[in-house]
Amino acid sequence: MTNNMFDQQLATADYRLQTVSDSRLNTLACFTYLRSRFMKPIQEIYPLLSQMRKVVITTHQKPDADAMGSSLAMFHFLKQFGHTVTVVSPTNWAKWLDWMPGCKEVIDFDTNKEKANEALNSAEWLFCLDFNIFHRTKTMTERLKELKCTKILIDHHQEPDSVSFDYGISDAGKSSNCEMVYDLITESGNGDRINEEIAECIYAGVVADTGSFRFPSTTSKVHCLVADLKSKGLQHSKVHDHLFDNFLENRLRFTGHVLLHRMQVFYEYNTVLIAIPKSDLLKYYVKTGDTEGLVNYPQSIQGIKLVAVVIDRDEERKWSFRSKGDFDCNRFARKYFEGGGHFNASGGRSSDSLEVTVRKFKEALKENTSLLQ
Ligand SMILES: [Mn+2]
Repeated sequence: MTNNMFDQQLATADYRLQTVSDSRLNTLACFTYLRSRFMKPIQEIYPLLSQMRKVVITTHQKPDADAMGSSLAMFHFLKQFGHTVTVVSPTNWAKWLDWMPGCKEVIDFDTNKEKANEALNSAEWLFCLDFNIFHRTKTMTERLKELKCTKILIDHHQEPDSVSFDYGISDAGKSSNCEMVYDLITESGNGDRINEEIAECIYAGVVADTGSFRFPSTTSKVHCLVADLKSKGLQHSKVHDHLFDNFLENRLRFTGHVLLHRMQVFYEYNTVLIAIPKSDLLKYYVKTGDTEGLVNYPQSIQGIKLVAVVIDRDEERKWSFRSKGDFDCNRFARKYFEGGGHFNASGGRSSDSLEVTVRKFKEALKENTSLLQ
C-alpha cells in the first residue's frame, strides 16, 4: 500500500486505527507509518523529563502484576526528578499485589473518586500504561477522554487507538509493559536511577507477562534486562515468593475444584474450556485476582492449542484465552467475544448467560476447526 493511499484513508473524519481491518493493514510497516501520523515518538519526551510537572499514571481496570508493576516503576522513576506523581487505578486490584513498593499510595478511582479527580484535574501529563484504548479503564473512560493534558501511551497490546495520544510507543513485540518502562529509563540515559524499588516492580511485571520467561516474547534483551536489575540489587526470590507463594488456602482449593469439575477437553479441536458458574465463586470466597493464572494450567496437556476460561461475573461473562503456536487469540476474541489482546493471550466478554456464551464458544470452535488442527 502506498503512502498516498494511506493519506486518502486518513482524510476520513472519524478514521480510527483500530477500525482498520487486518486484511487492509497487515504489515508492521503500515502500523509504524500510521503511528507516526498520530502519536509523536516516546523519545521526544526524554528531554522534557527534567522539567517538573504534575503527573498522573494510570492503567487498565483490575490491574495485574505488569500493569501495577509498570505504573509503580514509572512512579518511583518520575519522583526522582521532583515531579508530583499520582498513580490512579480505575478499579481495585488483587490483594496479593499490595507488597509492591508504592502500592499503598495508589488511588482506586472506583472507591475514591474525589481524590482521583483532584489528581486528574490538575494533571499536566497523563501516562497510560499496559492498555491502548480508553474503554479498558471502564468507569474512568469518559474522564480520560475529556482531559486536555498531554497523554502519553506505553503499551504492548495490538491495535492501539493512537489518535488519542500525544506521545507514545506501542510495540506488541515486547514481553511486558515493564520491559518498555525499563527501555524508557535506560534509553533516556537514566539507567543509574534504577533502585531496588524500581527493579522489583519491573521484575514482577516481566515474570508475570512472560509466564516466568517461557513465552516466545522472552527475548535475549529480556534476560539482559534481568541481569542488569540483578546488578542493581534485585532480590528475585523475594519477588517470586510475593507473586506465587502468597495466596490463601481457598484459592488453591478453588483451583483444584475447577480443574476437577469444570474443565472440559475437546480433543477434536485441541481445546480446553473451563466454565465457572457464580456459585463456585461464592463457595470458595473468590476475590479479585484469585482466578488469574487458571487459564495456564490446561496448557500442560499434550497437544492443546487453545485454552478458554469463562467466569460468570455479576455484570458480564469474562473470557480469557491462551493459545500455543499459530492460533491467533487476539483475532478470535475480537471476532466472537468483544475482546482482544495479544496473539497468544487475549480476553473478551459477553452479556449472554453462561450457558449461552458457552454454546456460542462451541459454535466458534466448529468454525475454527481447520485452524485448531
Ligand atoms: Mn502487560
